Amino acid sequence: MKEALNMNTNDILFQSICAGKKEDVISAVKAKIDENVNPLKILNEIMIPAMREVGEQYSRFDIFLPEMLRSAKTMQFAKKKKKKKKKAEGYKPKAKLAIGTVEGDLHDIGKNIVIIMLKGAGYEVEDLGVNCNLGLYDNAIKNGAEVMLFSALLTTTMPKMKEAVEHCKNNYPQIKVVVGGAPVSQEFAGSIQADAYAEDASEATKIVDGFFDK
Ligand code: B1M
Repeated sequence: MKEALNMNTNDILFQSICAGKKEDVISAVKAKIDENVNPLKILNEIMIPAMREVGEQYSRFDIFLPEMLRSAKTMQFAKKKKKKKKKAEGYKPKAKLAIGTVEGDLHDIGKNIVIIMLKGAGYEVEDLGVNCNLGLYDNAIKNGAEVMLFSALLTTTMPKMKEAVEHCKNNYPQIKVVVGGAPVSQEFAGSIQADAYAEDASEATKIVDGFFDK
């Protein structure tokens, strides 16, 4: 991190994510937490904009898939660190939810942030993972999920989101459905009969709270 000596921790964190330097990301996150910065602020104001920058670099062909993947992995590692802390706290869930990235789509960083927020707000969240098929949704609902949340990052997988919403609404009319992800919009959510569209993780939490009047 020699070149980072004259940078502040915000810049170090941002640049380390862009450069895919996992160890530097970990130490910068730790430094921010030691400065008592709210983890959500770290995510929203530094880490997510850094991933956005990575996406722009990829679009401009400044970087290629391996570099994009390396940056993505630094985000995943930061998430694992936070998860361990959460488990130790323990909480009684307000309700059971399930979330997955739709079929054909392997992006999960945004979904994982939504999970962190929902768990932090007191919900039990079943993570269905990525590339989810309809059978996984059936199982989650049979296991007690009252709200299903679907994430999509590719325009090409938006039809699979429509299929997922239709499947849940047609077969389980009591279930609420929330959709989100970069290419998804309020308009698209309305057109596929989803109950709600959430722009980001904190909005997803507010919407779910609204369903349960919390
Ligand atoms: Co991909 N990728 N990628 N990628 N990737 C995008 C999405 C892309 C925009 C990059 C680009 O071209 N500029 C582009 C999509 C273009 C399009 O469809 N219009 C793209 C592409 C093309 C691809 C591949 C096809 C590349 C290839 O193979 N040639 C391939 C597809 C693989 C597949 O899924 N089948 C691919 C692969 C990958 C990696 C594996 C390398 C990696 C993913 C790793 C992982 O997720 N584990 C990756 C990454 C990292 C990205 C970018 C750079 C970053 C995505 C991200 O994590 N952002 C992305 C460019 C970009 O977004 N600018 C890009 C940070 C994250 C926090 O934001 O996920 O948007 P986001 O989540 C937000 C909100 O959207 C929302 O809340 C989150 C935070 O508040 N949200 C929800 C998300 N889900 C929600 C659900 C909710 C509510 C809110 O409730 C249900």
